[in-house]
Amino acid sequence: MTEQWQPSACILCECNCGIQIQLGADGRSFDKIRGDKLHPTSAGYTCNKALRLDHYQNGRTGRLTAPLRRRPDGTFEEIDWDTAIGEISARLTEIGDRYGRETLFYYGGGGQGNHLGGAYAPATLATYGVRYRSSALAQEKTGAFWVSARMLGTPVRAEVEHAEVAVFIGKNPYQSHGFPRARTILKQMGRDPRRSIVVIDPVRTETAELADFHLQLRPGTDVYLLAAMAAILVRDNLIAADWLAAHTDGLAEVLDVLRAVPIEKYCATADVDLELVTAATHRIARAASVSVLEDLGVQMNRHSTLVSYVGSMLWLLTGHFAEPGSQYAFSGLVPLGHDRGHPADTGPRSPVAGARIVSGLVPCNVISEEILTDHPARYRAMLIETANPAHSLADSHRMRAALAALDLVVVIDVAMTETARLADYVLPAPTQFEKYEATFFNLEFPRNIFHLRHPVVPAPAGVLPEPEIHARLVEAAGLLGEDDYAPLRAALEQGRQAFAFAFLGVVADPAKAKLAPVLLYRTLGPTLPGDAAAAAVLWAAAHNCVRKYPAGVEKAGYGTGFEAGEALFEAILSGAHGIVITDDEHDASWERVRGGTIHLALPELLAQLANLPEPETDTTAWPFVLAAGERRAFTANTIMRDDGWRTRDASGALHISRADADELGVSAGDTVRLTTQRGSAQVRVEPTDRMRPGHLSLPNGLGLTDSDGGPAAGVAPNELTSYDHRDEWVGTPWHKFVPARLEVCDPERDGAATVVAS
Ligand SMILES: Nc1nc2c(c(=O)[nH]1)N[C@H]1C(S)=C(S)[C@@H](COP(=O)(O)OP(=O)(O)OC[C@H]3O[C@@H](n4cnc5c(=O)[nH]c(N)nc54)[C@H](O)[C@@H]3O)O[C@H]1N2
Ligand SMILES: Nc1nc2c(c(=O)[nH]1)N[C@H]1C(S)=C(S)[C@@H](COP(=O)(O)OP(=O)(O)OC[C@H]3O[C@@H](n4cnc5c(=O)[nH]c(N)nc54)[C@H](O)[C@@H]3O)O[C@H]1N2
Ligand code: SF4
Ligand SMILES: [Mo]
Repeated sequence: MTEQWQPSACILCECNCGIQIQLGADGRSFDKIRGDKLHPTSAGYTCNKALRLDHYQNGRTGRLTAPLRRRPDGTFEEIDWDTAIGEISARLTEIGDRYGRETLFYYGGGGQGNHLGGAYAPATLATYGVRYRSSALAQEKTGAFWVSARMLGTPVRAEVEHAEVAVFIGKNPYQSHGFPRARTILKQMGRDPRRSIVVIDPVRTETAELADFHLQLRPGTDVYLLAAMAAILVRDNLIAADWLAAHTDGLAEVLDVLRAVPIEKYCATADVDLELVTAATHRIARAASVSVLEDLGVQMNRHSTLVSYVGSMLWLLTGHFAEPGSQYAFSGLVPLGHDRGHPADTGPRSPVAGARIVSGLVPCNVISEEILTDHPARYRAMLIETANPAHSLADSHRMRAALAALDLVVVIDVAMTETARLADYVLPAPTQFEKYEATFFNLEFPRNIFHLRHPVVPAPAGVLPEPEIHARLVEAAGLLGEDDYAPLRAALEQGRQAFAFAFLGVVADPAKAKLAPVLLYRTLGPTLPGDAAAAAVLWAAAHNCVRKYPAGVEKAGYGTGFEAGEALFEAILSGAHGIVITDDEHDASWERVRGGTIHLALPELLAQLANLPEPETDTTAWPFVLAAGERRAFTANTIMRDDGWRTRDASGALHISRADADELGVSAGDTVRLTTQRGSAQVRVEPTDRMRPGHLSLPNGLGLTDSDGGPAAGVAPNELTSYDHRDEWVGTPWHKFVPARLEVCDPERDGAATVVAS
């Protein structure tokens, strides 16, 4: 038994709270977990989920420990790594040569806790000429990225912790977090009479219960409500006219559209009391600082991109950018959420469906269209890393058909997932506690952080960390080898300055620049203390960070120039509890705004706003709106595969209003049949007065197969969703607005809780 507490982080949401782990006598089990007080942002905080992480590391997860190859009969056989890498490399090359490189597709690159492998993937992509890629961001955040890119030239976040007024639009941070120590901060705000919380959500969430204003709108009507709020700011002369004149252009076009908004009618459409809307809007306008955070409730709902645009008017028209407690543009070790911000009629498109590519990502909802076609440029091979698209993307029926239609599917994962079961090759990685790992989701301000986590337990034989997998895939194609490494290793013996000089010489060749992560991994990597080769790519990232954010890095105490890059890298390597990388002045946000001016008018979106149709009100065929994929106390995407993790709501009940439950004659624990245009499932109901009548909610991440391939608890939400139910601009799915109906089930007659395609 070791008394030692080892620092690491929780991997179940993007916050990655610092934790400390005490191992059991076997040296493997996570006996005790506590919040890490030395972590720079979480400072000892965790939510309920982190404390049971042993279920990820040691639970019934279907853990992979050897590379697998599919046999013709669909079963898998274990193969050795050389065979696996050699065959995958040959197949990728062959498919690329035969059908064109645009037929190779990459998906994933990071979950909620692991992005270090994804930092090496670009070398593999360059090696095989992969041009198209996507990830989960392209089914949630690309609408917001596109809008910010066009208005500001940079993505933005909200500094909730110091805001006088925090506005949450389709976001329930009490459960989903999204900023550090969310529950503590929400409770503090809720208690403080000088501060206010505004929640826009059809559900009376835990966050809404702490709010001063809960605008409990009709599902899917956010665009009307937000347009009314923006219009109230204009009508009541609450806009920050001087600030807008100094920092923005396009105001006149925006005002033209907002002056025509029928405020009362739109509040009625959203079914929220006009006086409450007016009072909340005036509260926002009066505040010295306002933070607005939107998330899946609107980003996966009707008019999603337009809602991101109109929602931003709450902070733009009131002038809350680049000041404490408001919106900011963040620093970071790698760019995240940046896009060129092309207008609607220009910019890159996907090869088959012609869908708009934002932030380099093909919309997730068009991937199946890019495959299930006889178009010559259809994708033929897919490399999937750290993602579970057969479960997490819309329309699982169709995603399975798409994966089956490919000539080659390669999956890199820790577990035999729904997606891995459909692969030709499965490559096993160490868990996030068996290797160096990090995310790039740290977007804090003014002090931004980074946390390189050190391994806590040894990896089993047979697995390889993602950076090693990428290095081998690059080397198998003959693109890099000892001839490339030797001069860099020699330079390294003269010191890092000499190494930097030699490295810059090599990467001056654009073909080699793209292979930089593997060059670093094979040369600098082996010299790093504690077998931290996987951290090698962070050396370049640290120097880039100094170049891009010199003032923030200097204020954080690393000095300037080359020395600062080295100091920052050393701090990253040794800072096992996480470190501050930049300490910005609030003005730094302005330096990140393209041209220093915010462009308020986006013509296509203003035109859409000016011509909003009345929402559909015929509910005869589909009387309910289903939100497919709610975050709850025990959901964590599909990272946690062991159902034993959950101490409550084990099968993920369907939430329904009490009025609807009474009308159907069902009560808690009864089973109903839930049907959508795409599928049907049996599910246990939980009536609650948190829900509006007509609204239903299913949790995300349930309905996984268990480690033997059998069904596990709950309903997989995407058996019920459709790929073509999506945003017209960037293709994000409308999972929070799935038309549905319910029937009372007779379990004897209807059998076990199965899901069937309709
Ligand atoms: N516990 C837990 N936390 C997580 C995750 C997890 O799996 N579990 N996943 C992480 C990930 S990947 C993400 S992206 C975030 C997502 O975090 P959130 O977006 O906060 O999570 P959701 O619960 O999906 O949706 C938020 C809210 O949208 C509301 N909503 C539904 N329909 C509408 C509508 O029509 N209008 C409005 N305004 N609101 C609506 C729901 O009632 C819900 O309260 O959470 C992260 N954190
Ligand atoms: N209907 C509906 N669908 C949704 C949502 C919804 O609200 N409703 N939410 C969506 C959102 S916001 C998101 S972000 C996506 C998330 O969906 P995905 O992007 O598919 O990601 P995860 O479910 O987080 O799965 C991560 C994968 O990484 C694996 N893994 C864990 N650790 C490691 C590791 O160290 N190395 C490797 N290589 N693999 C590892 C896990 O086993 C798992 O297969 O789901 C989306 N799907
Ligand atoms: S799930 Fe909870 S403990 Fe884990 S990172 Fe998110 S907020 Fe922190
Ligand atoms: Mo997400």
